[in-house]
Amino acid sequence: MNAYEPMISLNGVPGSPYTRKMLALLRYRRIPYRLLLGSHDVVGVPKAKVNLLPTFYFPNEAGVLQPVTDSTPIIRRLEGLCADRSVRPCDPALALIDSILEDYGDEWLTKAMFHYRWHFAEDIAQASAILPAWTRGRMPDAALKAAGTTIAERQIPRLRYVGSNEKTWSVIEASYMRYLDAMEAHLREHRFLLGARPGAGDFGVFGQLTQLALFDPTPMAITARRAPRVFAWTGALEDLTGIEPKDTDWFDPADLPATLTALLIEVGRVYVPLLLANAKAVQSGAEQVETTIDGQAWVQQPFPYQAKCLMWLRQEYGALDTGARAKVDAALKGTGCEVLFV
Ligand SMILES: N[C@@H](CCC(=O)N[C@@H](CS)C(=O)NCC(=O)O)C(=O)O
Repeated sequence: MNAYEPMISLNGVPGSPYTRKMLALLRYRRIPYRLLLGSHDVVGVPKAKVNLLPTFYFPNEAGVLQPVTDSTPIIRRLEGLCADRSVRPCDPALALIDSILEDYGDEWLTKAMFHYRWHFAEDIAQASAILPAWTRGRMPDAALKAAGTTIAERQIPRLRYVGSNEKTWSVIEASYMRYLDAMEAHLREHRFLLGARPGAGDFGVFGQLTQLALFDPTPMAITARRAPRVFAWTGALEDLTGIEPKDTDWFDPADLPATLTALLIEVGRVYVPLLLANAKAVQSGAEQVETTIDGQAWVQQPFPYQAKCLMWLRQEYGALDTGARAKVDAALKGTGCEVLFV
């Protein structure tokens, strides 16, 4: 008899970076789960308002399963479910830095992921052939091919939401190269972003890297050649069930290594200016975000969700006591991230 009692059910696919983020997190946290591969139409549960992958199903007070999306708050909810093997640093100053890194992975690195997948012919061809086969392979070749074309036709126009266009390609690609170099340098000395145990930020960047480093041919070749440790780290992060984390494994926020500061400088160089310009555009109802990122013109459709990301980071900062705020301010000074909180 199989006595497996999953605590969590979720719906997702291997080609979804946020699904991979959450599966790796559940494994590391040793939370028993059940993955419902693929379909948004899970029998017996109401549909999510916005069909996003992954969709989690949590029981409400009456015990009825409800669909819940958005990986970042779900990670915090899972912290409340069981405290063991937390992915949130106990020091609130370091926890805020973890949130910034998670957001960078989820909201900026995803630009590189989406851009590389849907810009170059070889990547489009591979994604179109394989994405539908993960869940719907049992159909004739012509039908599978047509399903791939449908996915590509749906996703390619979405490049405008992530801001990949003629003006911004080079910014996105140059930023991915710098990120790889900075992460490679960090991994030369450290196991995870914030020390010897993984934080939410590790899972955020990991989710995007499962595609960039391990699936889409163009960024995969770049990553393997340019950043072998990052490539290997991505494979290893998939299953951290064997790590035994200790409280002392986190960095001291007052004494961050230079390699982490270098990563924060990259966040401050590209993601922070976008967050600020996007929030302004959303607030004023502008049709376009028009700003300068890394010295180049950046134009994209405003993204209301990322205005919320900025608000959540500011709320977390606002909830800190003066001592913790001073620690955050000192850690972020000169990285370009400090302007998030002025
Ligand atoms: N912020 C969300 C993003 C989730 C998301 O964008 N999921 C994508 C796939 S990776 C999605 O489901 N897109 C709609 C679709 O493919 O139909 C999270 O963290 O979970």
